[in-house]
Amino acid sequence: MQRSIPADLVLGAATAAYQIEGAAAEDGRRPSIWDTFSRVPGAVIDGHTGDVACDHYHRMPADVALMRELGLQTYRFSTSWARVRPDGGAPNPKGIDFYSRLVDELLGAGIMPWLTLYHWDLPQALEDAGGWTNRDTAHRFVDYARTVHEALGDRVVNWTTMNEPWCSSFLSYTAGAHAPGRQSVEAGLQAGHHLLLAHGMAVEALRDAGAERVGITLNFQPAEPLDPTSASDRDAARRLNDQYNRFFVHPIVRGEYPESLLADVGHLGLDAVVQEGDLATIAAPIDVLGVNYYHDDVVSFAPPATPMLQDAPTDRPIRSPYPAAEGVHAHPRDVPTTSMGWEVRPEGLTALLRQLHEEYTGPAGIELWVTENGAAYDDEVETDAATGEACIHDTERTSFLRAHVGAVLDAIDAGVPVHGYMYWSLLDNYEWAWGYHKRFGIVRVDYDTQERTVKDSGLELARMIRERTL
Ligand code: GBH
Repeated sequence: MQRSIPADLVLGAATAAYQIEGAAAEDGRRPSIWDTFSRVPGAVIDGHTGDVACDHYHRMPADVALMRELGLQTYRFSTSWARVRPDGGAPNPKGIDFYSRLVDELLGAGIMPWLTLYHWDLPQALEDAGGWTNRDTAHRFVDYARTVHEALGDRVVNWTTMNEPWCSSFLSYTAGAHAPGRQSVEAGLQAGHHLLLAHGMAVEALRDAGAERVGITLNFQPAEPLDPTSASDRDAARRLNDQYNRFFVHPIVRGEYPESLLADVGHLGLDAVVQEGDLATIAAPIDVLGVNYYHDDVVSFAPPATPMLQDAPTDRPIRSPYPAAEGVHAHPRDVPTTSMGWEVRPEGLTALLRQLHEEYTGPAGIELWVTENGAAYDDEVETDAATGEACIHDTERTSFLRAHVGAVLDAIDAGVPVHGYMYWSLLDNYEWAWGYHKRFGIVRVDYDTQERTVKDSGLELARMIRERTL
């Protein structure tokens, strides 16, 4: 049965600065925590770094031309703090100029820029001063937000403060799986709160400067109890949902941390960093909530099953990112998985959008946008017999894309106004601790030649945008 895609559902694709740009030491850019962390022995598979990545810094006009060919309606990218204000210090005109040119290219191609200020690449100099465990970093973030807005505010409408602060705090300062690789429960909680504070202060600063639409992107991975009649399984799901799915959205929309979350982790270091007035700042009204969804989970406290955080590609020991929920385990279901080992669960996206709309965004009048959703597979490059050209028949990714756009349509049919869907990612790119081993792109990147090849999934996204059907 063919479904139509509403004319006002905006379709596009996403990337992030460190994952695609390369040019790590050019035009005044200084190291970020990922330049440092990627060089820690064992932190990233094969010691891969973002030094070159997709060389997008040098190939930007051609990459935008490719987006135009695909007909993307929007392109979500992030600006690099380490380029714009190297070392967290004075603005760097050359770094700013790159993003100014990018925005001009996008507008010239009829593509709406969707700008994210922080996608995990903190200047190393700021980490040396304590990073996100230091409250002062939130103030430095506001300086940086102001600089970017001064340069691009005349042309960019959509402003996202940060991408997935859960990853920048618990995965980075408690689990140690991401930069800066610290492993402390207290540090993760401090980082989480300071990221929220930075977000709230930046929302105020962006509004004062005249920004039109302001928001944040959060990652969600909803947990269901294995046995809904078991109090222990319900408790496992509740703890995980509090720490993963509510830690950020709840204070942003409601101006308070959930009571049950505070009971679990308040005494572990959270209560100590919350100052008077912080929660009011954090709850500065936003226009947009960006939702990143990859999969949901069924959980319990009982092994045998997989401990949470399969996100540990190397032998380097990783700690649990879930203080007071360390014993929670995920139970695999009988569904296909991607090459990340993540379950393919489009129905989980529909359920999540419905729940967010009911509990948070609907009552607060906040727009819902899916700002990331995608899948890694081990693609094979083939040669088209007729044309002799390279082609990638990524049937699994293509059906993943179709199923998840379908899940968004299901949510819309159920009365949830979803405004957009952005596939992760436009290009194969640097998948953090997995280096270049995982490919999420609808466009293949050959890392030897930097050649781009549109995969079947990319052709399918282009077709959906053109024909507005699924
Ligand atoms: C996003 O993060 C990022 O924004 C993007 O940069 C990245 O390339 C993309 O997704 C693909 O990975 O249940 O404890 O095992 C994804 C966030 C967070 C998803 C950790 C998997 C596993 C947590 N990830 N999560 S656990």
